[in-house]
Amino acid sequence: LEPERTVLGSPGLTPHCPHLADRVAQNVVKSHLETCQYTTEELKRLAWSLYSPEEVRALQSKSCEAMWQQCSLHISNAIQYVVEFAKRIDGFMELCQNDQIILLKAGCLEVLLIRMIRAFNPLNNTVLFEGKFGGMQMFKSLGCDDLIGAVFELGRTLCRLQLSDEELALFTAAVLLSPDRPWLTESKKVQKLQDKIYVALQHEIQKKHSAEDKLSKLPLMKTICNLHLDKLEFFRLLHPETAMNFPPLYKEVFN
Ligand code: MHQ
Repeated sequence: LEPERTVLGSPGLTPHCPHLADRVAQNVVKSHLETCQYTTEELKRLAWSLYSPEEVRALQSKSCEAMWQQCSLHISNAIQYVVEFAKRIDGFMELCQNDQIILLKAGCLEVLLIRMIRAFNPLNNTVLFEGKFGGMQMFKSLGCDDLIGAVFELGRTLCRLQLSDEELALFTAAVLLSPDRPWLTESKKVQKLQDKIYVALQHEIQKKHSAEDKLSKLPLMKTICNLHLDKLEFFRLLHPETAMNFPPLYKEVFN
């Protein structure tokens, strides 16, 4: 029986070899940053430029054909970056060409939708489109409100995970290297690549959580320190002689 394959419970492939995980993460994160189309700074800056109601109306009054043309152009442009991302992931180019094409065809839109969170603002439910942010009404003339609604809902849901660029890189790489895509000829090879990425993702998640845990303990520690000082002060008032004979270092630190 195959063990269940989940991110956190992925079968232990070299969990005691952090160097491999770091190397994998480094390569995938670098590949992501080199091919993500917009830097985080650029996106932060752009988040302030919103389409005006008139501009939205202009987009809405476009013909269905023109809007589809426009959108498909942007999507195919974005897909080229995903292809470049895949090519830079160690091991991808060593797969046979048939499998490379199968993985990209099956995964590129999924990766694009995950990448969308970088260009999505969950605060006002807008997405970057041709240099400005706008809501789903922008795409009305496409005549597929259900699809657009689902895309925006996914954006909101994924944004709630607050993924870092590191996690995003590893997540999209794992999606791309899915060994269960139909018609793969060397799915075992793909499986091995995905396993390595899962281990790296696990590491990344642990790093983040332990950092958070440490930080979250700081206020509590501060409270304990202050409480100790209060208690000491009170003790000194009641038993000044005993307090005078406390160890020198203790006195030095707390007096
Ligand atoms: C990328 C950059 C990027 C580029 C294009 C199905 C259909 C005809 C229309 C963005 C869908 C309409 C897309 C352009 C709409 C949901 C599409 C049109 C991340 C993804 C992103 C922002 C695309 C997101 C989805 C958009 C807005 O790096």
